[in-house]
Amino acid sequence: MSIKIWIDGEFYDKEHAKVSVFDHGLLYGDGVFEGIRAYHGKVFRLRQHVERLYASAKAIWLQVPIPQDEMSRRIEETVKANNLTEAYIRVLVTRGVGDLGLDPRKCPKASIVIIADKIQLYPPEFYKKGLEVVTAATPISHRENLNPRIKSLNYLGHILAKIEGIQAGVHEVVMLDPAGYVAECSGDNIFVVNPPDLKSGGKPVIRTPHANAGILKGVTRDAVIELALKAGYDLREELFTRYDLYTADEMFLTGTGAEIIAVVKVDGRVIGTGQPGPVTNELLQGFRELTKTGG
Ligand code: PXG
Repeated sequence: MSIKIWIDGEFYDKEHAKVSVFDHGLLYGDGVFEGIRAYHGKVFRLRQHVERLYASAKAIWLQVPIPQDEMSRRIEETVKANNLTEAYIRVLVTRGVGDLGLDPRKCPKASIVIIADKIQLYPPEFYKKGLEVVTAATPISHRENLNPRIKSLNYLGHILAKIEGIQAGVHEVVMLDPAGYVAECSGDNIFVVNPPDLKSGGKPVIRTPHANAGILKGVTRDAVIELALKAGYDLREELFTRYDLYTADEMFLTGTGAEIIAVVKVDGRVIGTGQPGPVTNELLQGFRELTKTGG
């Protein structure tokens, strides 16, 4: 059975789910999106995803043609229409159909696409063994160019970084910001666990780049920060460099697709023991619990 895709108020079978070649989402990458998961029939942190979508749209001066509560309902309807309980949901808002020029005012109405499909996970052995990553030469875009907080349809920078990872034979890449600080991966946020220091009261320090430093403020990242604070860790959002990755006791990535996954090698340096560590495993367990309730 073909999946059903919601486009601007109607469901279409996959073969007939089409957008115009004059849509500025296609012509210019002019649009925004979300990647969301449903677990056990419940959409995980739906409100946070919808809020981020509307914030991204606002930042690019794009009016979403329906209110947020209706968007949430349409997303849930699309999951139900496809009889999915475990789903990966993609929501796009494109600038809509215009002419061949850049001017967004020539696109009278934004288009909305909602796709709910099965999820493809990293193979289970990666969660057991952890990932190897390398640093990409391609930096994250400057926050005053295309701010990485905006989840836009312009993913080419991240795709170029991902290609570097593919060439190097690894599954993810670390991207730095234009000043050389650790930013994020091509599709995941980054955390490190460092040994206790003078200010941490004997507890391990969990570091993640600050949300204003030029990264996507991940919904999974937010959930993990909440879990880490609840568990009493010294959680810090701050600038750090690859030195902190190389010398970390543990490193892990967070994202809607990956959930929480350990990194055991960065640029050839073995992280910690070379195995997923106890803090990573504890947070992953907490996260799995959270998904049972929709977060
Ligand atoms: N940073 C970037 C650049 C992302 O694209 C995340 C962090 C994690 O955010 P969430 O909200 O998901 O915790 C993302 C999101 C893919 C794919 O196919 C991954 C994302 C987006 C689109 C596609 O791997 N990750």
